[in-house]
Amino acid sequence: MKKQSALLLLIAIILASCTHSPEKVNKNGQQAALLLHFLNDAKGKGTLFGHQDDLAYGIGWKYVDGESDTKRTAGDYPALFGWELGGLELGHVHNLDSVPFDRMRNFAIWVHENGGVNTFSWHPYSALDTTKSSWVNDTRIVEHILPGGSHHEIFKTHLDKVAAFFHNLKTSTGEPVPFIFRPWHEMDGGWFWWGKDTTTPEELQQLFRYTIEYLVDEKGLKNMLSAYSPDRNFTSEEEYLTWYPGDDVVDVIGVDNYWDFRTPDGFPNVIKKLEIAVNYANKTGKVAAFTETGSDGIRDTTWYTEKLYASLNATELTRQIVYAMVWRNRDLGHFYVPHPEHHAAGDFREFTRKENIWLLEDWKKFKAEHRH
Ligand code: BMA
Repeated sequence: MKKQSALLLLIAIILASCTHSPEKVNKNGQQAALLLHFLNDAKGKGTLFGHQDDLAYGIGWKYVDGESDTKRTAGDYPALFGWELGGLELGHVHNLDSVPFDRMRNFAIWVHENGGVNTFSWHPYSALDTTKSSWVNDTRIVEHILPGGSHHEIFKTHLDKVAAFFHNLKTSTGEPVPFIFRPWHEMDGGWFWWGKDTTTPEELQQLFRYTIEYLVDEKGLKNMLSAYSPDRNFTSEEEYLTWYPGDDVVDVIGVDNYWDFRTPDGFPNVIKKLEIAVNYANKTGKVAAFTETGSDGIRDTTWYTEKLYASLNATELTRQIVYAMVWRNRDLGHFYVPHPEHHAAGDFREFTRKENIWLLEDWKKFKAEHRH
C-alpha cells in the first residue's frame, strides 16, 4: 500500500474508533478531525504546554533557526504554538508584533510536520477605520460589520485575507495543516472593539458564527478548529455562555485568565473557571483549554509550579484541560517563559517535567502510543 493511502486508512480507523461525536467534528476535514481526536484522547492524561511566537523570537534573539526560549530553558519545544494574525486583514507584510507572515507560515508548517499543534489569534484593525487597532473601545463597530451593516463588505475582504493565509498552510506534499483559530476572544472585557462595552452578546454571537461559517463553508477551510475564549469575567456556566455562538461552530471551550493569578484571593477563581469550561466541554463532547495565561516577567519564582501547575492539577476536572498557553517573549520588559538564567528557570523546568505537562516530545510520544 502506498504511504498516502496507508495514512488515510489509519486516519479512518482512528476516527471510526472515536466514541465521542462533537457536532462540529462532522464538518471537519481529516487532519482537523485527527487533531481533535488526539486532543480528546489527552483529556485527563496530560496538558500540552503552549507558547505564543515561540519559534519567532525570544530574549536576546530573533529568527534564529531552531531557536526557542522554551527549548533553551526546558530542553524541548512547546507542544502547542500560538501565532497572531493582526494586520493580515489589511495586507500587511508583518503582523502587529513585527512577525513577517511568510515566516509565520513556514513556522506553522514546521510545527505540523514536527508533530506540534498551531493556534492562531487575531487582533484585527477596525473595518470602519483602519487606523484603529483592536484596542479601541469608544465606538460601536461590530454592528456595522455584520451582514447588512455599512462595512460588511469591507469586513469580508478582511476575512478573505485570513482565508488566503490559512489556505496556504500546506506541507510540501500538499497536505493541509490543521489549526485552531481563536477569534473574538476576551469579549467579556471592555478593551477590544468587539468587547462587552460596545457589542451586545447577540452581536458577538453573530460575528463569531459568521466568521466561522464564512471561513469553513464559503472558503472551504475544513481543517480549521475554532476556540471560544472569554476572559475571566464569569462565575457560572450561564455567564460563561453569554456570548457563546453555538456548539456547531466551536470545538475548543477556552478560558483566558491572567487576572485571577494576580489578585490576592484569585487563585480559587482560576480553578473554578477552568472547571466551568471542562464541565461544559464534557457535556458537549468538546475539549477545554486554558487558551491564554501567564505571569508577565515571572516575578513570582514559583509561578509555574505553585500557580499554573497547581491550578491545572487542582481537581479531576482541571486535570482535563488539554492545553495551556502562555503569551509571548517580546523582551525583558514583556515575557512569559523564563530564559535559562532567569530566577524562575528552575521552577519552569520542574513544571515541564511533570508527567502530565507535555512538551513536544511528550505529545508525540502520546500520539504514537494512541494510534492503535
Ligand atoms: C499583547 C501584548 C502586545 C501585543 C498583543 C498582540 O498581550 O503582547 O504587545 O501586540 O498582545 O499580540
